[in-house]
Amino acid sequence: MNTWLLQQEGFNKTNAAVDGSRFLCSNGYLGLRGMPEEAASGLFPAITLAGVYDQFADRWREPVNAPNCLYIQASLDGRSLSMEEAQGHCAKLDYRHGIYSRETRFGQACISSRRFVSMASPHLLADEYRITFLKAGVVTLKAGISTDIWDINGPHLFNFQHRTGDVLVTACLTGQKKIAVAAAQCVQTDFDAEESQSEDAAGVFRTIKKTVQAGETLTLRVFSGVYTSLDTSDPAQAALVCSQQARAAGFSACLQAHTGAWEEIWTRSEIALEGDDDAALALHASQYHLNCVAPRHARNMSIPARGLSGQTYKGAIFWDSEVFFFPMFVYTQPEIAKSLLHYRVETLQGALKKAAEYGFRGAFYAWESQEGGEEGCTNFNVVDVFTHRPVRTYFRDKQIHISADIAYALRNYYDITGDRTLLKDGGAKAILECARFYLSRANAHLDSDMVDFADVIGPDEYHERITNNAFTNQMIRHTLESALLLKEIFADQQAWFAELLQEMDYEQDWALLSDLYCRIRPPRERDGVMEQFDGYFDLEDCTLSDVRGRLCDPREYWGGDHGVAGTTQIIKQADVIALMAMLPERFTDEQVAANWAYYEPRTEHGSSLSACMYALTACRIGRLEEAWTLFMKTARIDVLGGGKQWAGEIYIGGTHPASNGGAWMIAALGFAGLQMRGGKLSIHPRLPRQITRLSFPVTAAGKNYRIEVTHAGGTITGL
Ligand code: IFM
Repeated sequence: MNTWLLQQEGFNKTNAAVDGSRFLCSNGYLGLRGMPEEAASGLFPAITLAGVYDQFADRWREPVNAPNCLYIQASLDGRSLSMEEAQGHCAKLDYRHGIYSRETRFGQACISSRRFVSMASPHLLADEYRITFLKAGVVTLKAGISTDIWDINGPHLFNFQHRTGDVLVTACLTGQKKIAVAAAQCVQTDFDAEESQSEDAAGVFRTIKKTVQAGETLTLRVFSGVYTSLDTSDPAQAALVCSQQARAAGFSACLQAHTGAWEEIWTRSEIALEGDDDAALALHASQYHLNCVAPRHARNMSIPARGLSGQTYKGAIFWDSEVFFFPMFVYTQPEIAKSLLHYRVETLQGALKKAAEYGFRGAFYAWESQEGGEEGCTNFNVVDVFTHRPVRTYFRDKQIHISADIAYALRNYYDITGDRTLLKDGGAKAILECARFYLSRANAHLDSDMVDFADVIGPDEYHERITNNAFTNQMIRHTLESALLLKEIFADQQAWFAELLQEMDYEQDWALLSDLYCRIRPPRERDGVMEQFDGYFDLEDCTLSDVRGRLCDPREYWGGDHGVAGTTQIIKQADVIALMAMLPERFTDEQVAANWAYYEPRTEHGSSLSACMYALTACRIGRLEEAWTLFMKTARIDVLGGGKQWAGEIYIGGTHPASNGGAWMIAALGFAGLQMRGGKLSIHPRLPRQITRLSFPVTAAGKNYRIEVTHAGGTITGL
């Protein structure tokens, strides 16, 4: 079995949304959905641009899709070869080198192509398209830049200007911020043919016409460049040059540079898993999907919750970045982990503004962060399937753990890399501002020493506006502790640190940090089980199938005021268990075991962020069969096209980078038991029986290591 290959026979239009994500090619600058070249908007083709957002009318702000510059439509004797008429189809994605290929048989011809989004040159896309004729006739190939693209809340592109010539160019502007977006396309053919060019509302195209014989094959190589005015002052010219230069270099040379770049990524990050080929494939798929959306072209960008597989979740950055994507990067490619956090450092202004908007001081980061830290989360984030009315949700205003999650990753970055530069360049300030937010958000009582955090939402989003969420409270304590620790980290730079506090007008707040740390109300416990929030144990204790049985519509939202889960102990995703996975040293094995046994049967795993937290903690307490099942669920999500597609009436499909990162975490931190504590790297292997060997590279404190784990034990070898 080839554990690097996703292969699918047949084409089913109704699966196009899911398949476009499963077969995604991306390089962090843009994501190209895995649909055939001729796909029109009904098949959801998209080239999603990282970090470029737009709002159309009063719809949700979302990332912008570029014009489709790999569009090709073949016709034979005037009849289009469309997917509806295909007699056979096979799509493949080579996870090792990020190459999508397809082979489609029609009655009269067969199309095969392979294409990639260059990992070596972020603005370049290239496609090698072959068509073989089974009977003689006149073929036309319409190749160009199509403006018929998929948008969820669009349109976003206006003022189109097309240019014909050797290189076709489309330049346009986004509606809201007038960001210029340009795509260019040139081709190389191995045959002579008549060519004409045209432009209309659907785009700019060249039409190649030729009389062909049965058995003849034509090859068209397409080179496309995409730029925006966020990259350069003349994106149209840059896109044109990019495509021309690629054509001059040739398809093979471009492909070689691209595959070489992927090889380097695998040298630094591949987990080789032996013993179960399905698991090895799933792990490769997970690592592929997370690696391919990493912002390698930037130093201050993060990764949206659905990667670059489309506009779902508004292309926003969630806590997924710091808690689920960050670990693989910090241990394999720390410069990417640093970029994710630089994004937070540079969007601190947005977080200060959001806190002030709610009447608080300090940094309250956006729940769904877009460029500049702008909050993309609306007050009505779900649409009710019965009334079709937007439902008031409180993710934006009450999910205050987001700031603590960011502080947590900033501290982890320092603990794992030993690199203080990020803290010095604004990271320390961000942690201090997060801590200040919690000082101002805390609820003190005149008649008690204890402090509560009331009216919050924890990771389990089905229970809104609760008090003393165990996860939130403990993560806040961790933030306060991290803020206090900064003084030790910068013990040799006391003057700099004192100046920072002074500049931030922080002296009075500093004095309050340890006070709040001691006064946060600890969670209630029953039989060793931590109560998820005040009053949780008093809710109806029923089973998942009871709750599922109460649904009147499969798309119904389980949370909010009328949701079926809200009045019960059924939770959406790991909450207390997420805390135990993230801060393992704070809990004993007995505590983890008791909480796991209580919460797992009560968890819907309705979020792709859930299973990996249960798997990680299952490894620790020796529930290896369950860890294995949860690992496979996590790692296979984008192989199978799993995960929820709808929240109420809102489409939430796409790839699942949090699960992809979760799969790395389970393998490395769970099965191998990797950890870096007190500057010391260690492993504690606990392989499930299905795995015979794990081998992977790790970087910690600036040094490179190889970890090898079998049932006989494990080794860490310095490289
Ligand atoms: O961040 C998550 C959240 O925890 C659950 N809903 C989806 C978000 C994006 O993945």
